[in-house]
Amino acid sequence: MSLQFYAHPFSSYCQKALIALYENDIPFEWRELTPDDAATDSEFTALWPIRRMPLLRDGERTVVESSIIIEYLDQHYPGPQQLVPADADMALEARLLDRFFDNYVHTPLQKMVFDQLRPAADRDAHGVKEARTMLDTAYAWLDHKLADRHWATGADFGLADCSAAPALFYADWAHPMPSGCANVIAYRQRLLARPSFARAVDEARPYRSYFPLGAPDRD
Ligand SMILES: N[C@@H](CCC(=O)N[C@@H](CS)C(=O)NCC(=O)O)C(=O)O
Repeated sequence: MSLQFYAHPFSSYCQKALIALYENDIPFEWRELTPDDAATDSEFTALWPIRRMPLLRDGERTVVESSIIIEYLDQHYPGPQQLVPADADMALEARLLDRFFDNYVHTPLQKMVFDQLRPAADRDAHGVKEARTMLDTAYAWLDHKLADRHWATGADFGLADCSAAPALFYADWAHPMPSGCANVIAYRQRLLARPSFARAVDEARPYRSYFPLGAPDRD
């Protein structure tokens, strides 16, 4: 087996890439990054000193950044579920939505999570308030966008849905979606029902106590 996936099951960005692996049943070896496994951690640091998971190793090739990993898998390990549309304009829409979920949902979510991990004296209340405002704006924009879409870019599941699934899953825990954003709430439920993401959520279930803001008693 040539693919090795350095990741942790509870990590949202790792789940994003994991969905792509599961969508097309691509075989890979887990290299789980845990504080107990110093050897794997050192390998990871040597391969990617930036130390942001996930990382994919394909033989001697190292692929980092979740969006790039998904594009790489789509190009080199194609399966029945194409994740980046062949049509150039549709591909731009997929990448736009991918950037939207990373920059305007995932980033404010991480701001809230990482702030909670800081010593109380070093917390950034203003930054967290800005993150909540960004999430409200992102939910409202997305609600409008999803009015006539089943998946993020339309009828086909793809790259942007891989980004959306963990980002919206954890964002709703950190900053619940308002009831007025019915399209986003329904989309999050569709993502949770997608077998690839349902599997990732199930595999991460044992780690829910790790969620720094406190995991609610629901998916
Ligand atoms: N832009 C990166 C973001 C990856 C990222 O932020 N990963 C988090 C886990 S969800 C991480 O490695 N955090 C470790 C840390 O902050 O030390 C990607 O898309 O892969």
